[in-house]
Parts: sequence; structure tokens; C-alpha cells
Amino acid sequence: MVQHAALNSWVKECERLLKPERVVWCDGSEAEHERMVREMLDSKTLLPLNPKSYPHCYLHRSVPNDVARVEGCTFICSSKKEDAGPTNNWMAPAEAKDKVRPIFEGSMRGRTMYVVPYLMGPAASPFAKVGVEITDSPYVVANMRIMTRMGAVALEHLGSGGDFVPGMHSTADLNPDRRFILHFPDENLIWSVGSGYGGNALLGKKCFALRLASVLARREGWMAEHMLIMGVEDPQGEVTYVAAAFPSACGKTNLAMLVPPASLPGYKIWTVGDDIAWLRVGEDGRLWAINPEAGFFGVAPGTNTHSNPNAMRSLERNTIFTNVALTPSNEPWWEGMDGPAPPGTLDWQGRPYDPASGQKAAHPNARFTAPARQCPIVSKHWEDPKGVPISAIIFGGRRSRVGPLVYEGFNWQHGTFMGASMTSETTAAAAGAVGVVRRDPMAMLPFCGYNMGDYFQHWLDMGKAIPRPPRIFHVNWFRKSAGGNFLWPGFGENLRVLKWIIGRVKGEALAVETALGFMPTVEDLDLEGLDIGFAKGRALLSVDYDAWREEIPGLNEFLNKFGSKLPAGIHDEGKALAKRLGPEVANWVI
Ligand code: OXD
Ligand code: MN
Repeated sequence: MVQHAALNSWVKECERLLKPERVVWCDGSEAEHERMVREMLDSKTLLPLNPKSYPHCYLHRSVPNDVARVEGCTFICSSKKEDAGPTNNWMAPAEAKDKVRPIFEGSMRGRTMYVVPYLMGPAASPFAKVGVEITDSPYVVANMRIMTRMGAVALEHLGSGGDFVPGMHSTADLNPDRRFILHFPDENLIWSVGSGYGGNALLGKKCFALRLASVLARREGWMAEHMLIMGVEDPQGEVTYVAAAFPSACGKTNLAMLVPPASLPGYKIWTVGDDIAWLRVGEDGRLWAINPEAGFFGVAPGTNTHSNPNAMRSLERNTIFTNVALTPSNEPWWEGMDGPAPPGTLDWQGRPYDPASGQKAAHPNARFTAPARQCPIVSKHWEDPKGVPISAIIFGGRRSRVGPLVYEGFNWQHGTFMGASMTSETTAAAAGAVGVVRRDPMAMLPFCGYNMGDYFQHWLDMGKAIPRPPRIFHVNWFRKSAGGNFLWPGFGENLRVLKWIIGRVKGEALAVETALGFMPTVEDLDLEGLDIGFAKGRALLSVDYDAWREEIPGLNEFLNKFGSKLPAGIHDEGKALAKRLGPEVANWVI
């Protein structure tokens, strides 16, 4: 019990419905954490990892059907269907509650109900917001302790009458047919049942900091975005901050922790966040960003000392690994880690792993949950109450053919159109087919809590409300040659693209005007020391007119879904793009 009547009465109400054996209020302390870890080790919810090489690290194996976000079971329960829009699943609030309440009913019998107060945003920030999650999963509590500021600090922030976002979570019977992730934007309420997976069960992350926060942000004139935040320090010591939106598992964590290549001496990168940004107009007229999270919930496969040495160092202690493989020396292992799996490795389900089987040892969406403060290059401003000023917004996707390496929007409205038309190949972060091309505006398709037509309008409105707006860019690290090889080396070399972007922001870098936007020529990019000949450079930095003409009808069809909600500004930009691509595609039909 705390000194907050509304919180106490909601907790009581949950207790009556869920019927737990006991209720535990989490204070976030070390002692509480140690006690819960001991209990989880006893129940095999956690397995210990090698205490020498991975101190205070644990492995969790989830049930095989519960390994990713489930977009098909995720609903926006606004009172009007129109407010959820054509890209969200919708249920009327009363219907949703009637349908899902029976699944919650008595689901915590014999279990402990944890009450987890948490803070999204740095404790000293006026922009931080309080959530309270009720859960029967000690694994969720341990993850929330890394991903948010949890326990006493949140209750202090809340005081006796502050606002909080209530979130009721129960793993229930983990039955995928009885799995629902419900958002009630009118009440600022979350219900999640039947899954223990991060994006479905750590309610502070996608449910609160994106889906509900995006609704709040629109109402209050700010932005909640699926963006990393990073500082790029040039050899003169000047730091420029950028925010970048890429779809899930498309390299946000790697970019946020980039290691500058030796051929660009004097550059340093500072990580502020790797997944979510809350952005507001500052007193100086610039857009300022905070990272509402306190940890990284990163994709393990593909992470290694070459692709992301800073992530590797962030996760070597106090980290929870989920669905990775386990070596005989009790160390985590995944595909794309340094070196092959040692003989005797167990796969993510605890079965002996046979590399000849063609199966993966780690699940493709295996994760690490690591405290942000452990990142060797964490920015000294990562907990700055006012955030960091953003000079550039970068959209990106995974496209083998269509997207050039980088281009810049002509202005905010065109940049908003670039975000609205973002398209990417799907990854294992969500259940379903991998590698399928889908529209994913601003990388927010699964995370926007309201009609995306209104969301595009909100972006356009924000453009008018920011006196000194960031410039908007689009990147694609994944373009392939006709032979199917990646044209761009990626990883640390992406700094070359950031260097051009920052040069543009400062009015120093050159560009040519193309149908898509301003683009560097091969000479405008610093490619010193890279084995990229003129032909490859041209392939990376050209507009594939045929591919773009093919793109237009699908884009048209997607944007048409928003009907009268599609802002005129987006429609106009589509029409202008079609015109620039040539008379063959001038049939922009919205
Ligand atoms: C994530 C996701 O986990 O986007 O960040 O799925
Ligand atoms: Mn994400």
C-alpha cells in the first residue's frame, strides 16, 4: 500500500480479479532483486551463467510459442474505430474487456502478484512519466528493473496524487489463442495477457512509451517515436545529435553504438538511446529528445565484437539473456557471435545443438536485456533532464533494391512524406514471415496508438511548431548488387554517411537535387580508405527509376487506406514525387 488512493484502489481491483496468493510491492532494491533471482534460479525460470565471464547474468528460456511481439493479438481499444485507423487492430473498449476479463479471472491463483511502479525518463526530468505494472512474472520484474527506473524512485515521482499509466499483465496459461495486448488510449490503460515476451509484457516499452505515449504526445504537442538517439563528436570536439527511426531488428542498436573506422580519426560516438525517443520543442526552438528507457532490449544474433563491440561490453554483466544458446562453460552463444558454437552447446530450447542440423542454436529473435549505463560510450547527457538537441532525423529501412544509400528531404513536409512512405523487409522481431516487404511509416506501424493519418498530420503540425526543425534524411544500408551482395559495408563505415548528414546540417556538405531529394555524389561522401569504386558508388547513390516507378502504385494504395485522414501535405508530396519520376507515373490517384 502507498499514499495514493487511486493506485491503491486499482491494485485492489486487480487483486480481486486475478486472485493471487500474495501481493508484493516492488521497491527496486538490490536486496529485493537478489531474493527474486534466487527464487527464479530455484524454479529454473533463470539459469545461471558463468559467474567469472558473465557476472550476475542469467539465461531465460521462454516457451517456444512466445518469442516475439504478436501484432495480430495487439489491439487499440479507442472508443471510435476510426481513431485506431486502418493499420491497427481495433476492438471497442467494453467488448475488449468482456472478452479478455475471463482470461485474467483467477489467472494468478497460487502465484505472486507483483506491483511494479516504474518511471519512463530520467528521474529528474520534467518529461518523465510514471507507470505501474501488475504482473505474475518475476522475469518481467527483473527485466523492468533494467529497462526502466523501477520501484521507490517512481513512487516518489508519483507522490500522493500524480498521474500514472496502469498496466495489468498476466502470463496466465501462455496459450497463444488466449493472448491479447490491449491498449485503452481513452483511459491510458494497458491489459496484456498470455505472453511473457518483452515487447508484449514489459509494458513500459512499446505499450506505454510508444502506443499510449504517441496518443498523449499528439494531444500535448510533442512526439513519441521509435528512434535511437546518438551524439556524433567531430575531431574539433563538437557534438551533433541525431535521432533515427528504423523498423525492429534493422540495426538501431548497432548504429547507436557505432565505432568510428580508423580512416575517420578524431570522431567519437555517444549513445543516448537505442529504441525510443520522446521529443519536445525546447526554449531555443530546437527539438530536444530524451530516452525514456534505462536499458537495451537488443537482438543478440549478429551482435559480435566487430558489428557492435560496445553492445558486447554492455552485456557482459548484470544482463538477462533470453532464448540464446548455452555453451558447456555456461556462456551465452548465438549465430553471428564471435566464433563457432563450442561442442556440447545447448540450443535455445535446451536441446543438444547439432550444427549439421541446419537449425539455429539461438532463436533469431533472442535478446539481451542490459543496463544502458554499462555501455562504454553512453553519453554523459543520456540522463540529462532536458534531453539533447536533435539536428537531424534519419529514416531507414531494409531494402535490397529501391533505396539509395542516403538522401535528404527538401523540407519538413517532404521529410514527413519520406517517413510516411518508409518500407522495409520484415524481421524476426515480430511473429510472422521474415523478409516480406511491408510499409512501415516512421518505423511506427506496430507502435502508433492512433490513426496513422492523424499521425502524419501531427508530424506536419509539429513541423510548423518547431522554429528550428531538424533536417530529415533517409538511409538504406542494405542495397544489394544484381548479384545479391551488399553494396555498402555498413557498421562503423556508416559514420561516413553521418558525416555527410552533419555536413548538410551545418551547410557545409554538397548535394545534387534528384527526384527523391538531395543526394551526395560519390565525390561528396568521404570514402577515403574504402574499397568502393566509382561504379559501386554510383550504384549506391543513384535513383533506380524503374524500381521507383514500380513502387508508386503500392505506395499509392497504402496511403489511400487513410482516405480522408491522409493530410493534403502528404498527398501533394506523393503527387510531386510521381511527377518528378516521369510522366509514366503521374497517375497519383489519391
Ligand atoms: C523492439 C522491437 O524490441 O522493436 O525494440 O521489436
Ligand atoms: Mn524497437
